[in-house]
Amino acid sequence: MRIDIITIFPQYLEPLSLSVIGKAIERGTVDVNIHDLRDFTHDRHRTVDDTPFGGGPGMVMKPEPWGEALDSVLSERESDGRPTLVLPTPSGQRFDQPTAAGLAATDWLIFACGRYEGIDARVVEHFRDHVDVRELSIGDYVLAGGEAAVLVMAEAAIRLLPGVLGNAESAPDDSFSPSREGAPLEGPIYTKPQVWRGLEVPAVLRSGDHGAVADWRRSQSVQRTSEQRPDLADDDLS
Ligand code: JFE
Repeated sequence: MRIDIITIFPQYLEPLSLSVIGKAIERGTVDVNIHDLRDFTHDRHRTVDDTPFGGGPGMVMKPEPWGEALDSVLSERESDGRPTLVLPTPSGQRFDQPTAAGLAATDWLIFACGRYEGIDARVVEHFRDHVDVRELSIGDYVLAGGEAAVLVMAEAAIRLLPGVLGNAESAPDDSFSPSREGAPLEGPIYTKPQVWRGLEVPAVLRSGDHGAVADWRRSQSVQRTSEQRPDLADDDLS
């Protein structure tokens, strides 16, 4: 998979070179390219923003640097598939686990990180003819820009790529995986020692009875889901 990220804060994306994502990059599973939007300006001050038409507070990102940056990235196209252009925005569709899986299934993702009050709407209007555009929100709160949202979405997608997680930390039983129907949240987990600060690991987990372990975990999941996320619980008839 290829990922391009366009931002005015290239250093904000440096955490992608750490941990499991960094290893995926080193192994060539994913190729991440970060681009500084200001490299696509032509004035002395490398201006990327301007005042909003119609008035109002704040500034809007100018379309020209975005047009040049995206043209430049798209000029590196070598196969015929349409890249997916992801724009993080609080006004987008909610990013969730199926969305992450959808992004992980694409060959080429381009993330456009806005700042200020966002990007001139004509950028999306223009590039809809060239790429699959996804306007996505990571949650109902307002960030200062798209970078933190891109870290979230890229990490959620990359960890799903074949070979990224070792067998010991593999993905299929995670919270929100389809196999957790009706009780999507994971219950408590334990490791050694058997007693820590007077607290004992539940006996069933040490019983060797795999059926009893599975039943206990399922009931813990149901309980946790109804307590923490009644909106996700099967018993939520609201
Ligand atoms: C940008 C901003 C005022 C946006 C109507 C670019 N889930 C999520 N929360 N926040 C974002 C995504 C996000 C993404 C990109 C962004 C916020 N802002 C700030 C300020 C109104 C806005 O959109 C600029």
